[in-house]
Amino acid sequence: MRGVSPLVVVLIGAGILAAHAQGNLPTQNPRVVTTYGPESFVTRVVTTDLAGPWEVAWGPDGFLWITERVGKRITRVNPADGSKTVAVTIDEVYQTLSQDGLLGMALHPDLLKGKGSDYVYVAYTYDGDPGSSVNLRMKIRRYTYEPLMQRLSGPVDILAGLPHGTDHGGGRVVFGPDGKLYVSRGDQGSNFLANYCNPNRAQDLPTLAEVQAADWSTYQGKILRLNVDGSIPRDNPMLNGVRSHIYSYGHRNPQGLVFAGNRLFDSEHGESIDDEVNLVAAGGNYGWPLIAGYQDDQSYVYSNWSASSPQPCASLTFSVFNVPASVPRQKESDAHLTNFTPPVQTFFTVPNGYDLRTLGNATTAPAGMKVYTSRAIPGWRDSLLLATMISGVVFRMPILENAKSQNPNPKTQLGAPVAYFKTGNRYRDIVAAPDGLRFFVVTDPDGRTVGSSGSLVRDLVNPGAVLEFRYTRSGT
Ligand SMILES: [Ca+2]
Ligand SMILES: [Ca+2]
Ligand SMILES: [Ca+2]
Repeated sequence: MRGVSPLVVVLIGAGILAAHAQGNLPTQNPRVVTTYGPESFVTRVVTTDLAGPWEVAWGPDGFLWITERVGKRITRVNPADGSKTVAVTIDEVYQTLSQDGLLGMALHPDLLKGKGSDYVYVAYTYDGDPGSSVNLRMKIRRYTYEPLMQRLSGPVDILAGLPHGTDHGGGRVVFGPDGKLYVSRGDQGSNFLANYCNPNRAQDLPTLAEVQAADWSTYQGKILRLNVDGSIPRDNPMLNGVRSHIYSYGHRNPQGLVFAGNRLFDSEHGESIDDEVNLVAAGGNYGWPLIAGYQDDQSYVYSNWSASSPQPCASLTFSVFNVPASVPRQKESDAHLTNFTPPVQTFFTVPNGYDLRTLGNATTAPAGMKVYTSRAIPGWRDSLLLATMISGVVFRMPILENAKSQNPNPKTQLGAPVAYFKTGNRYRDIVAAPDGLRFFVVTDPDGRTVGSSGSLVRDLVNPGAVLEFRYTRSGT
């Protein structure tokens, strides 16, 4: 355990193991059993009054490039003094809910390198119906940056008409080392809460006719891989004999997406348990909604509300706890998926009988991820950094050597998560400065997080802000 107190890790591991060994159930929510790293940081509020900051990237100009989900703009923030410059406001963005608006952003690797590729790619929701009704869609758009004007202009839509619902929108966009764009898409919250009668389509794959008709309706609960002009790469996986933009499927709400070298990791939200970090491979099936976390039949059974019979779904009241007998249920072990790929980390897997009602969802609400590549902090090189909303921490997970050799054992890909930067906020995304000493976290404007008492609170300390955490010394 590089840079981590072995004692703390052992205590936590032993507590969970003991609960299993004795047949006892956890008596507290696993999110409160967090291992904090020993390193010291000083905290500073860089700026506030951002309208739903969602993506934060370190630009080649030394500014923080931030998408504002609700503000519908891309803002460049000077990390030294917090001053802001709006690079573009996108009036077409349609935003009314918690998971729509201006979402992900990817800076072209050659931005401001004088190679004619001063491009920035964004994902956002818009109204695809020119009439009075609303047809919520997502598109991927390219802008060109004009450094003299400090402005993004020349919009080009590269892929439009992507489905988007009222919940679980995914929306992260990253550049791959292969020069392709990768885009995460949520399952639209189908089969859950207000959308409980909508069939979940995370396992659905398109037909050739749908692809030829540019019908992207199956792009729910997927990770997409596109050429920079929006077309389908010729080496995308064939799934059920059809090549589409789909790179992997069976995802729930992947809000984090990042490359570590050639490895693509995602983070995604579980329903009540089993938030996941996955190593995403071409053609992989990540299980949802048939499997949550590992295929272990623990604390999750797929209930397909839309298939309720004879009582129609619409006549039922949705509940996670009380599923009516008319709703078909299927154990995880009864799912026989060809490319099922278990997660490399969960937050948190709990045994059958874990008391959700009393202890709450065993989740951390993961969002943006970045990879730490610096040697500045001892032991941190090649770690995943994961921003979380409910926990209000950043988890650091060492990427183990096995991950680089494509060892298929998911348990050997990442080291145990260690928490940092706890405040009374919801963290949406994180980026490290190139010096490896400063970390910038963007915070949600509203919602719940773990407060100082350990229970959930709604009064966020620094809503809509950029916080800096500056490394001061090693704790070891
Ligand atoms: Ca309309
Ligand atoms: Ca999964
Ligand atoms: Ca499971």
